[in-house]
Amino acid sequence: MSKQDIRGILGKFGLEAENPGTYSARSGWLDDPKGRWLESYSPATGELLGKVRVTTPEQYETVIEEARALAKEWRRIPAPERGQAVRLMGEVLRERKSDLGDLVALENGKIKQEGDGEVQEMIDIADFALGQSRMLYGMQTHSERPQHRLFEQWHPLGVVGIITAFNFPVAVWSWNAFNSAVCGNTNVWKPSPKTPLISVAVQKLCNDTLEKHGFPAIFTMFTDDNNKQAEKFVADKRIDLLSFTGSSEVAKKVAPTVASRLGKYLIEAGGNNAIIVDETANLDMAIPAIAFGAVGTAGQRCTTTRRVIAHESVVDGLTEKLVNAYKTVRIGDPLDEKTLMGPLIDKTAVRNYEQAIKEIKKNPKAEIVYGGNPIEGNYVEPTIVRAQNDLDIVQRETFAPILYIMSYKTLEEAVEMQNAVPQGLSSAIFTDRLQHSEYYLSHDGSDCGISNVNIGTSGAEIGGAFGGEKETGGGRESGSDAWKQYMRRQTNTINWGTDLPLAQGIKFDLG
Ligand code: UN1
Repeated sequence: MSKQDIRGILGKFGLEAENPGTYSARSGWLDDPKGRWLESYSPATGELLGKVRVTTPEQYETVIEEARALAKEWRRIPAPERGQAVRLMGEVLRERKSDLGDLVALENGKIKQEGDGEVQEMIDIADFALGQSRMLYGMQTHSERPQHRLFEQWHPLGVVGIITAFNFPVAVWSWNAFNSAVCGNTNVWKPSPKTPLISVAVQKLCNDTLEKHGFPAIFTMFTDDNNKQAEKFVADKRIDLLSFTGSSEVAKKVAPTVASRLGKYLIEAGGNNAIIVDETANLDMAIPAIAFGAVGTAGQRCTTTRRVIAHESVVDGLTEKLVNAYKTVRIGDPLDEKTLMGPLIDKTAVRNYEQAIKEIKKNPKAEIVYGGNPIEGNYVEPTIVRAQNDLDIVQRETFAPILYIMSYKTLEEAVEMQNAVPQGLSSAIFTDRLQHSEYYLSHDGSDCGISNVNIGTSGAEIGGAFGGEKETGGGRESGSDAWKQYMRRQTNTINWGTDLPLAQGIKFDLG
């Protein structure tokens, strides 16, 4: 890709060679020549795309304090009107979908189709949150006392902190930020240091759109390069909800830090997602689903298919078909529309891939049947390995396109294998047998937050609750009733009579 093309993509968002990385609710963009630079490199070519200024400790204070001050005003705006701010974001994202999709492909390295798909998730959640802004329902129940009314209502929390990962640099932010905004909170974003330009671009879209229509800066951000300020953010009592997306390893530090201040957190961490293929499965559906799940985003989704658990009668045929399908995967420039797989995000990701391959090669219980080699730069071969579920490497989430295939005899055994990993995000079964799919979805079946039939593990729609169990962290984001996490519940009892009966029939007669 020529320098001019790159400048064209960046220029559409007003991104320059050097950019400020801090946006505060009242003071706007903050820049301080004392701040360090965070450099952003193309995962595909290694060239420098641009720099973003790291937030200074003083600027961090400004961002948090101004977000807190604005939260007191924003919570007074009626929720349906707050929804209008998010509707406007949905509109601008519709207009800018392809431009932002290009930028995601450029800086993150996922293919253009998936970059556009990510922006579509933003648009979808904007629509969802707009509707939700008129449906922040609280329940009412019958009081046990006469002339009493007992109900619940939901109030804004205040300031929501959002830490996102490089792999979904914009969609996951919007799941949190759009729901949170209609719930009446101001939002502080700490994006991944691997995709800083994308976040500056999204921040600019927010500023332009909100300002133009007279809305305040409910979306703000700060930039960190070495996690020092991110750690401060997690520990910061002024952050009423900390939403974290990232690895289980980091989540295990985030959760206790927030818990030690008895704060609220929402965690969406690693997955080790399996597809079970039974003896009745339609392989014409299963093969593309597995290939998209394992190779899509170069294996860097939390929902990536990492394991296939196939019935012993189909495992060999399935493996062969899958190898043939992998041979057709075009690897290359993420912005070329023929490409199906782009590069990994950076050199560290390539090292992790290589390390995993080394471990696989050393293990007599594992055999590489396709791929297993780095190509060049950050590109690697998508890899298929025949393996067993209990191997250390299979139990871990390696953020790379490595797929482990194993076989089973009974469905009970397959489900047990699927569940016998530390993570619990997404899962699927391919079957044409009703008894199998229902067993799989029953309490004895999959233990994951997401469980599908005849659909792969990745590519969830925004309307459902998104998240998982065990080391995935337990949080639920995106659709369904995930909005409740961005609000605090208050139970109210009103006595509209003139007596004062006590609950539980207690008598307390004074004098
Ligand atoms: C993630 O990888 O963190 O279901 C999110 C999916 C996407 C979101 C993935 N809708 O694969």
